[in-house]
Amino acid sequence: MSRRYDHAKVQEYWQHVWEREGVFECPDPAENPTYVLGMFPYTSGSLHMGHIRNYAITDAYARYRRMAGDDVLHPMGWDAFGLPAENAAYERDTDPESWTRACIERMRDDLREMGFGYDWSREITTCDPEYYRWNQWLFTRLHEAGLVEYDAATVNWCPDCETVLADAQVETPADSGDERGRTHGHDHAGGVCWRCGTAVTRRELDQWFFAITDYADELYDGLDDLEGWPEGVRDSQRNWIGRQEGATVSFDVGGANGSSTAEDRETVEAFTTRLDTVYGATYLALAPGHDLVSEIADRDEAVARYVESVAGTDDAGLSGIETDLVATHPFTGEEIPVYVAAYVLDDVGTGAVMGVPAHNERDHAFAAEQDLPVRQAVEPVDGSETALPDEPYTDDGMLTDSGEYDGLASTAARDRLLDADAVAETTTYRLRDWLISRQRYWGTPIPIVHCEECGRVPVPDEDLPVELPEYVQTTGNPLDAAEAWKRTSCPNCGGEATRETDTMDTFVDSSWYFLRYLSPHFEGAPFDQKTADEWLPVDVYVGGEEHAVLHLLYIRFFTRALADLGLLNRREPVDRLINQGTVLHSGEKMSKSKGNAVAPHEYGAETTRLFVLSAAHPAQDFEWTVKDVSTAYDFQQTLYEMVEAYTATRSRSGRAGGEESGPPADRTESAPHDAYLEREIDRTIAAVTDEYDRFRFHRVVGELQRFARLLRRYANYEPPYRFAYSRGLRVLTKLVAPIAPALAEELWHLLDEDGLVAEAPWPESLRDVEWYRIERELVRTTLDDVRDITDVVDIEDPERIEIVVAEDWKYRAYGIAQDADPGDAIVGEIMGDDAIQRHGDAAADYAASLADRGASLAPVVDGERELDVLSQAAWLFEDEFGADVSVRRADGESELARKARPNKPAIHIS
Ligand code: ANZ
Ligand code: ZN
Repeated sequence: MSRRYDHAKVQEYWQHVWEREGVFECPDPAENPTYVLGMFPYTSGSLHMGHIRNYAITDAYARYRRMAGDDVLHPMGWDAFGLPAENAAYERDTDPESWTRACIERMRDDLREMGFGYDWSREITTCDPEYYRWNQWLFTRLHEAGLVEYDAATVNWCPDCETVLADAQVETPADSGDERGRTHGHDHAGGVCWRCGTAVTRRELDQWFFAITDYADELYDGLDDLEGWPEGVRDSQRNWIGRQEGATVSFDVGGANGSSTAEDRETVEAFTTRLDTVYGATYLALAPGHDLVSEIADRDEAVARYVESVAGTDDAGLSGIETDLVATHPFTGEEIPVYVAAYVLDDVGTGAVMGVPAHNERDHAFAAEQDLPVRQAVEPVDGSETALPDEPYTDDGMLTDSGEYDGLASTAARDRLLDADAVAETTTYRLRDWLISRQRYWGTPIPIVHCEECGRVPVPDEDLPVELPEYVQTTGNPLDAAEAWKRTSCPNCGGEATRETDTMDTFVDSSWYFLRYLSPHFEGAPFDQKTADEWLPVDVYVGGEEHAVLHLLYIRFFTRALADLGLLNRREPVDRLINQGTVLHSGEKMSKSKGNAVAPHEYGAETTRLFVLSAAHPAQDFEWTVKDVSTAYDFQQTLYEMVEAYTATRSRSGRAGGEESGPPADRTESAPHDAYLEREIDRTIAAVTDEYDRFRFHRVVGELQRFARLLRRYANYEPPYRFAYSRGLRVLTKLVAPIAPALAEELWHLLDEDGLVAEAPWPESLRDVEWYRIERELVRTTLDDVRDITDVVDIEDPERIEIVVAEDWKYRAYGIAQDADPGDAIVGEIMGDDAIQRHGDAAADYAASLADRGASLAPVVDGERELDVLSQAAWLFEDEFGADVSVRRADGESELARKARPNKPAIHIS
């Protein structure tokens, strides 16, 4: 009777041993650094299946690379600041810190129980003053470098969270949906808070910004080189940065009929991506927030009312109002009306557009609403009809009614028009500066002091960290209520001053945490530059795709800014990025709020881990099913039983006395079929290694299941050859170790190996596996052929299977045909060989068939090897069909000899 695998006990035991032995502590300094990173969790209370999947992926890869000889860093920490902690504290009558610390304890226990191998000596927690002091330090450095701005801004305000939101934290339907034809810019019509879903409003506030737009071009261009990132993420970032190359056109604006004096006239620049349509401009439209509009509103009651009515609304649609001004078209000299229109956005381009109803959907709709003329400037090149004036023609084409530019193609016209005086080439971006201030308590205090005399003064480094005061429950920002904390003296003049009460967006904390792991206890700077330069970029970063823009853009910005501050030599933080897919349950994302969550430990930690890795490619979504979970469970049992049975029989055969009945447990003499197993072991190592390199853990599991089946068949066929079989079991144990680590340790121990499998060297193929692929294919197709024949001739129980390998001259002929260049007279060349020619008609027929197949001749093993390979595989035929099997070389004129071809033996079944 074999013992049952007690997974819970085994897991607990080995987790303890790993920790005791410090297996996951990263050597310092490292010779062969590999940085494997999972996005650190937000401290929300407990681990969910998304976390498990994320961290199972990094853990498997980290374990694999460690066994392969790398010095692996696989750290873990806590994204511990943020509004939910305040909300939770409010609801539970506690404080954010206590609540967060309790969450961390629980989540750390969960991770330990899962057996993930982290270097806990590098654990970081963003709400620790030792961590956030470096947020403040970095803020100060960025401030010195001119990358921090303080501005009055109309900001996104979430009434429920009582804080401002970065543009990237406002979700709009357009963010997820169809990108085409969407307004260029941050059009937050219908936007909701990313956290609570409340409709976002607009407010005017003094705010702190990081000047991420200084890096817009570099962040955009750098995406081309990020070949290890999913295309989808790169596209999202491109779209978010929204670089647009176009032009500004200057319009001279003043009172109608030239009534205004020269001094009153103004130049308004309109940004366009369709300079070729300029002759079709029939009006000029200004955004409600355009500087000129406030001047107009001062004298024009109706305009003032209009501006008022659309302020703060995001659904003003195609409304607009005509002003008392006109613009002079710079090319035609005609006067066109000037409108204020809500569809023109303040913060996009120049806040002014030239309206071209003939060629733009929105302008067309606006013109219809306001009864403005439609004037065509571009026509289809092929002379086909357009639906103008009823529908705009928005494609490129050929210019018409466009003065000296008539007849030019749109692209050429855009080029040529750039030379005109009124035009300047311009690039605009959708990206805005990163609004980092939050009017909330649970975050890093912004290290600034407001002094009446000196203005905004950064807190000197030696006074950092500015620690959070004790939490008090208030409505609004608790820091505003912390009177004693707020009162301070000015670092500059020593006079009375007050502290800044805004805290930093938590995305600041996560913008550089991967650097802190590298030297977590470093004093004097956030990280040690030398170590950071050695380790960066992160080799692989795994996390959810919801971070495609926010977090993953911020870490790229920070890395560049740090490089420019002289704190780093790298400019990109992450080499390879994997976004893990979603775990579904009953077709929906698994989550507590949907009530379809499965707790990570419900089925045993390692079963969960193995299932999650075997279910699909990391990037794919998959459905949680109990059936597949039990497959993962059974697989562990199977492996355990195999090794258990082997070690049990081995100790029996080794026992003195010999009164033991039954067959000997294994052999020490090698037979031909043992060589087959040896080759299979090599092949499996090569295949599995390749799958690990490509993060295809689901395929690893598939390979290992196949391999385990083969080993079992082999062991049952005859007493196994000790060296081959025990090597097979050891290799199996090592290969499964990254994805079922505790089980693997247990097997390793049963196999009487010293040390831990987690620290054992990765197995290597002993023989060339490239050729083996061909040999394996030969066996596979031959097996298939035998199955086909027994099917077709309906032989239930074959007695004899004869496998006849082709004569040598056919391999010669095959070789000549393979080497021939296209167009060679192949038949002639083959028949020119004496050894072949001797075989007369048979040779001529075969040569002709080779000539027909031309360049499609796959590589084959030679006749000698074919005989060996099939002999070594004969046991598989014997085992499957229960027949005697003979493998031999063809000789003479027999029917079988005639049929046999290289790597396509003739088969006779009786
Ligand atoms: C004239 C024109 C003619 C335009 C035409 C387009 C087509 P997309 O649409 O993404 O390419 N635009 C410029 N500034 C704007 C603002 N502040 N608010 C709203 N719309 C603005 O974005 C570029 C186009 O968006 C620009 O090119 C401009 O309209 C509009 F047949 O200029 B176009
Ligand atoms: Zn001062």
